[in-house]
Amino acid sequence: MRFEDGITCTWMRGGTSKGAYFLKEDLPSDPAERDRLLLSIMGSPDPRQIDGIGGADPLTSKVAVVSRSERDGVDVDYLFLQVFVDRPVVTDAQNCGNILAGVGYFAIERGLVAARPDVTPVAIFMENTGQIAVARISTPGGRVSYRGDARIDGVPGAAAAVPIEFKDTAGSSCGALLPTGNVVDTIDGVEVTMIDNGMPCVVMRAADMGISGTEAPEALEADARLRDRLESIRLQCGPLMNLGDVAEKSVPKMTMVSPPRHGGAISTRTFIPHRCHKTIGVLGAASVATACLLDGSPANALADAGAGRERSLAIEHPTGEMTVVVTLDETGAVDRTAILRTARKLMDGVVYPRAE
Ligand code: NQM
Repeated sequence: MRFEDGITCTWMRGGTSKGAYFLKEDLPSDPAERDRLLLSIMGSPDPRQIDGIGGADPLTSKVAVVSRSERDGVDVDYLFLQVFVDRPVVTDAQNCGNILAGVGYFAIERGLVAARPDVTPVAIFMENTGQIAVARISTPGGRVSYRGDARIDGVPGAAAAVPIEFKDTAGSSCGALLPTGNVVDTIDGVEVTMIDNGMPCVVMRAADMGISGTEAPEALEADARLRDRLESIRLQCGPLMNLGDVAEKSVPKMTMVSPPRHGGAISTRTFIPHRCHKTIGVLGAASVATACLLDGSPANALADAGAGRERSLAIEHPTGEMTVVVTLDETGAVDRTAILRTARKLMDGVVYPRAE
């Protein structure tokens, strides 16, 4: 394959993120060669990604690699890759539930899954963490449709709803929901919950980090002392969460929580981990919602976590909220989570890596 002749690529918005979607067979099979190619396609490392298609933000410098699945009951395999903006790093150490929202569409459009007459459920194996998600794609008359009236905060306008359900996400990357075995640990004098219900997250009180939790992301990113404190806690939490040295990884995410302001369950500000998220990640929200349900956790004390076996927890973030529907089992543990996303195909064509 001569990759310099161009690679077939779909550029899509998935939820509140944007990225390049590829068929696995169109990329180099050697991961090191693949990652070099992706850095060049995105234009990394460069804070502006001027020589590539990346959007100069971690949320718009993402890649989905999709292939037909050989697994029973699964339609496609999805590998998520985070292409760092200003460092020559591509990591598969995290999953992404926003980019996931485009995977079902991509699979149908590329002929990996046959569309059904109305809605097509697409079972997606998430290779990063080894779990399955089911996305329901709108296919009226057997053709994909992006048109609809679903709205998600952080994205203007409306589009077809993409409901996504997750099961068995506890311990996705850390081996256990609570990798330290504790609901609360103290790091650098700050009480934190280290939790993984689909995304490794460190959840702590905003007040303990010296902020109100209502600040704009730009203001928080400008606060060098806050960033240093968060990074110190993160680097210590990494090994405790079975993630090893996380200096070059995009996990764990650092979520600072405060009481809800808009009728939701909790308010959040999340570093992912070096930029402050304009919203919150999908699986990040699922993990934070789960932390809200744990008696004795810093988040639990601040949250309005509702009651009953099925709960809708609106996770407030800088530009609105993301509702996580949590289903509890008979012991009160989280069994399933579900969220609503939308996606949009923006460009389909050929992308050219930098000529070497
Ligand atoms: O947590 C950003 C995003 C994400 C990840 C991040 C995500 C998830 O908003 O599932 O969606 O936390 O890096 O796309």
